[in-house]
Amino acid sequence: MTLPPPTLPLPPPGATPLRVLTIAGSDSGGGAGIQADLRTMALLGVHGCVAVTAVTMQNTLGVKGFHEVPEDIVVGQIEAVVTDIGVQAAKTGMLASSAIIAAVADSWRRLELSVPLVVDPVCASMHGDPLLAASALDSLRAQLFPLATLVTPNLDEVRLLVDVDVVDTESQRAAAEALHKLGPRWVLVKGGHLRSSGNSCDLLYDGVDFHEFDAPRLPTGNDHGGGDTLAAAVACALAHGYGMPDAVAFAKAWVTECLRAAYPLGGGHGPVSPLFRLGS
Ligand code: PXL
Repeated sequence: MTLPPPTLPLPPPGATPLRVLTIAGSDSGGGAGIQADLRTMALLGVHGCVAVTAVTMQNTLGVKGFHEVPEDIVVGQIEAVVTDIGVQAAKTGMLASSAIIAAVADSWRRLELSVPLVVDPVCASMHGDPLLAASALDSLRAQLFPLATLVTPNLDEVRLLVDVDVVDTESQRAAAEALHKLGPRWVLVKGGHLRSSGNSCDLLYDGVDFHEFDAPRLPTGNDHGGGDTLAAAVACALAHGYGMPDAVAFAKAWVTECLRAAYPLGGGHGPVSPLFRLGS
């Protein structure tokens, strides 16, 4: 599929924009997590709401540690947002523990939320620092995946979730099938550099059809927050009423531009940046 221009319709000044809720962790370095989600939402003209799940202490070199937000406070944030402001889509990022995953899934059912839910199954930072307890993988699979409109694992997360080593198109399809059996409506297996060394190939599956999305792999070491940015952009496009393949095509184009505009920061990996949207 060829990628569309990375824009969504902006609301006129003064008009209430669409709203998207992110249920995710805070990155003190500002590169990933809720900070990345809110940046993408703002620059796409969407009002971002937040349920913070964990506060990480991190910079561009790694995650020094994190503090989990108590489950009732996570749920309280979700309730406060949806009972007043209302949202047209939601996404999850770092959920930290089984207790938080169970509380989020329970509240989603109890509040009878029926808007699209994008689940980015964040397990570790790009440096390999754990962001989810190993014992929480079962909760992710059994409690959250069945509520998800889309799950967006990278290849490391695929290995942890369904024990498939993705090395080529065939194993990428097998991984998508195994993940789809866990209950989400759609699965996006983010392929990294499969098939052709020059391309990043993602595979979308709904239990029937496979859709492939290729984009040039950009040679940047500054790619912190790329997964969060992709999932946030999908959620924004779904809030606008896009069908899933179009929402993913849009988000892939968006993250490609954000990678092109990524900037160096600190001594490690800088963040992808949607600031290109401000013009220069
Ligand atoms: O990019 C995944 C991610 C999500 N959320 C938080 C993170 C990271 C990666 O470091 O820190 C809070």
